[in-house]
Order: sequence, then structure tokens, then C-alpha cells
Amino acid sequence: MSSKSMESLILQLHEISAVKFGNFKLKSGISSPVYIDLRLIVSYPSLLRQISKTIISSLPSTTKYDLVCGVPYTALPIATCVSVSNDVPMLMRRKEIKDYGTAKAIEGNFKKDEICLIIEDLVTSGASVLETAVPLRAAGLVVTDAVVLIDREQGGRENLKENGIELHAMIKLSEMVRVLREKGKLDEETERVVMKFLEENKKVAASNLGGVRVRVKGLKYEERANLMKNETGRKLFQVMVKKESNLCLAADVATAAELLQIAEKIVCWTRRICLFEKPMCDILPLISPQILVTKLLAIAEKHNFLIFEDRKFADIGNTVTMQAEGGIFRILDWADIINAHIISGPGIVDGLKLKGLPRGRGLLLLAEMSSAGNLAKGDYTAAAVKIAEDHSDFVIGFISVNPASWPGAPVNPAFIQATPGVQMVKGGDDLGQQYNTPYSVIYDRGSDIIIVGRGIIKAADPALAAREYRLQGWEAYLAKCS
Ligand code: S5P
Repeated sequence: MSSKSMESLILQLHEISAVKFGNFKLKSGISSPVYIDLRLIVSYPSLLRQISKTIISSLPSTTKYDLVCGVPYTALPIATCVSVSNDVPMLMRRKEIKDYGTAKAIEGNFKKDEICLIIEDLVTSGASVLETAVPLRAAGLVVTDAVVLIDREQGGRENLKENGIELHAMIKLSEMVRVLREKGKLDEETERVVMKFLEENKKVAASNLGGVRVRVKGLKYEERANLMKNETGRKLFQVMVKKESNLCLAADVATAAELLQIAEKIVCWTRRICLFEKPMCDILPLISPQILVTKLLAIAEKHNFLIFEDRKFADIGNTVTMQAEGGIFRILDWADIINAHIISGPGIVDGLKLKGLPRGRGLLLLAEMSSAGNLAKGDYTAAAVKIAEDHSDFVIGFISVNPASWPGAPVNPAFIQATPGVQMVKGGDDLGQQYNTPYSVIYDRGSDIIIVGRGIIKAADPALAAREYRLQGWEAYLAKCS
């Protein structure tokens, strides 16, 4: 793009108040002396036409792409105009889907390995570009480049590069400030304040959480295994390292036969699952528990994964000892890991530990939940952390959703964070479940393990989906460590 047309665009954006100067609270939580709202451009067709024509010319001539996809929602009209004026097919990413099994995350026609260029209006940390890249890649498309109208120069370029995406910006915010100053639209003091802000906020983490969090370099799982006191917790870290997997498959199926089939097939095909979450005992119709358990243990042994019984104990200490040890399933005889709510107080951990620790088992505490409107937050979550610290020989970590935001975070790195509510696309089901992407869960929210159920079980090709989740989860972990 010529400097003349860049100047003209900058002046027009300023003219329509798409760029404002003052004191603004950004979505990310930080205060900024400059605010950019590009949603306005749909009201100015000639400007939109000019943007969509020039955005493509800001790409190097070597950039290849077969399709374009706009990041929803502001960039959708830009992508549509780019598609029409350059005769390039477009794809649309659904921002929310109800059920991974029946609804498509990507709309439009494409072939596997076609290259898709992402179009975005404004990049800060790069998180929203990444959220679009993940489902595109999961659908078999190749994503290597993204083009943006304005780069706020706050770490987006670097974050995207770490994820294999080169960012091309039509306008950099610092250039915009310079031009506006030259054209007499900004006073010297505002220019100084904005440039200082840009300098001080060069690197923010890719976060879609509404709170900016400077990324703390993560310890590796093998280093954390050495900090873990519980032997099963240590083993879990070791299996994760060996299999390069932080994927826990939640096998919520209706029959024992399906459970065994899933365990054998998915685990065998992908060979990359670290943890297998068996549905709560009360979901499965009664077959001989002993047969089920013996078969499951054999598969776990063959494919080197641990078994997590998602029983979610919640009663008083004395009662849970009986529930865990007895009953028809005799859970503590075979489950490597169990979980419990702390609603009844620390006695529940004492009870489970009494019977579980001598058998070498590990316990995850439900410190947060993934469902909408749940009550596990604030003081409740803090109480779970305190109980875990008091029983770190038995408690191996937490079921959590957003551990990076807990007061005092990062929590003791010996503890494992396992997060349910994971699908390739942010969204939810009709009964309150809420989903975040593997990248967001591991990288932004500070978790260690993604617990995926229907995203895999209900996928058209569960083995392929499992492989993709494993890859996304592991790449996010590597990015966190780097
Ligand atoms: O807060 C929670 C805790 C758990 S253990 N939210 C959850 O969804 N889970 C479990 O994770 C849930 O019981 C199910 O087994 C799995 C999520 O399944 P999905 O199909 O929604 O991925």
C-alpha cells in the first residue's frame, strides 16, 4: 500500500471517529489512551470498499492462499468485500456452536490442505485470530498468514508467530499516531502519551479472558513431577511427558460395551491419551462391574494411560469411605484417580485419604466447575486450594476452569489443573455446559489437562478429533513453556 493511500485511510478512520484519544478501559482490562472501534466502517461503504481493496495489497506478493476467512464479527464485512472484489472464495467461522457433533464450526466449501488467509480488523494480543485459526486447522485447512487493518503492536505479531502465523498489518498504531500528529489532528502531549503506552504495553499475553495477564513461563511437566508428593500424580505427569499428551478423554457413553470400545479404539488409534475419565458409575447400566473393570484395566495397561473415575464424591467423610471402598464398583480397587467436591468440608478428603492413600490413589478437588451459574468460585475455590495444601500427599490437583486467575496464582506447581468444558470452538450446550478452546484452556487459563467428552465422542471421526485435541493441547503447553 502506498503511503498516500495509508494516510488517506488513517484520516478517514479518524474522521468517522473509529479512532479516539482519551482514557479508555479496554476489553482486556487495561486502560488505554487510544480506542479503536472499527464496527463503524459498515456505515461507510466507500471506506469499506477502499479497505477491502488495499488490505490485500499489504500482503507480500509471495503470500499464498486459496480462501479467506474473517474473524467474527467486525472483520466479516471486510472479508466479504475482499472475497467479492478479489474473486477469492470465503469461509465463515461460527463463533458459537451448540453441539460439535451436529453443527459445523466452519461454513463454506473447502478441501483439506487448502490455504486459508485470516482477515481481522484489529489485533492486540492475537487471541481472536488464534481462536479462528484453531477450528480452521482442525477442519484440515492450512493457516500460515493473517492480515489485519490495524495492529495495536501489543504482542499480537509475536504471539501469532509462536503459533505459526505471520501477521501482515495494513496500518500499525504507531504509524497512525505519527500521521495524525503530522496532519495536525493530535497534539504533542497526546502523541507522547500514546507512544509511551505503546512502548510499555508491547507484549501482552494472548488472552481472551477479559483480563490481561503477562504470561509466566511455565515449568515443564517433568519438572513438576519432581515436586508432586503423590505417586499417582507423579505417574500422571510422567505419562503426559512420555505420550506428549495433556488430553483426558471423558468417555460419557451409555453402555459398558461402548466404554470399552472407545477405550480400546480411540486410545489405540491415537496412542496419545494420558487420562481416561470413566463416566460416573451411575451412568452405566449394570453389567458385571468386575468384568468391566478387568477389561478396562487391561486396556489401560496396554496403552499406558491412567483411569480417572469421575464419581464426584460429595458426602461427609465417613460416608465417602464406604462409597469409595465398597458398593458394587469398589472404586478404590482400580481407579487411579478420583475426584470430590469440598462442599462438606475437609473431612471428605480425610475420609477418602484414609482408604485411598494406602492403595496409592490420587484425588482431584473440584475447585471450579464449567457449567453456567455454578457456585464454585471465590472463597469456595480458595478453600479447595487450602484443603489441597493441607493434604498434598493425597490431593494431586484440581478440576478447574480458570486457575491463572485465582488469587495468589500461580498455585503451587506441584498440583495438576484439569479442565473440563473444552471444544474446538467456544460455546456451550443446551444444559449449561460452557466450552473454551484447548489453547485458551492451557495457555491463557493456566490449566494442564484438557478434559474432552462430546468434542471427541460425538465427532464424525472420534479418533481424528482425539488426535487434533491432543495436538492443540500439547502445542499450547509447549508455547506456555517456551
Ligand atoms: O465442572 C465440571 C466438572 C467435570 S468433571 N464440568 C464437567 O463437564 N465435568 C465433566 O467433564 C463432565 O462430567 C463430563 O464428563 C466432562 C465434559 O464432557 P463434555 O462432553 O461436555 O466435553
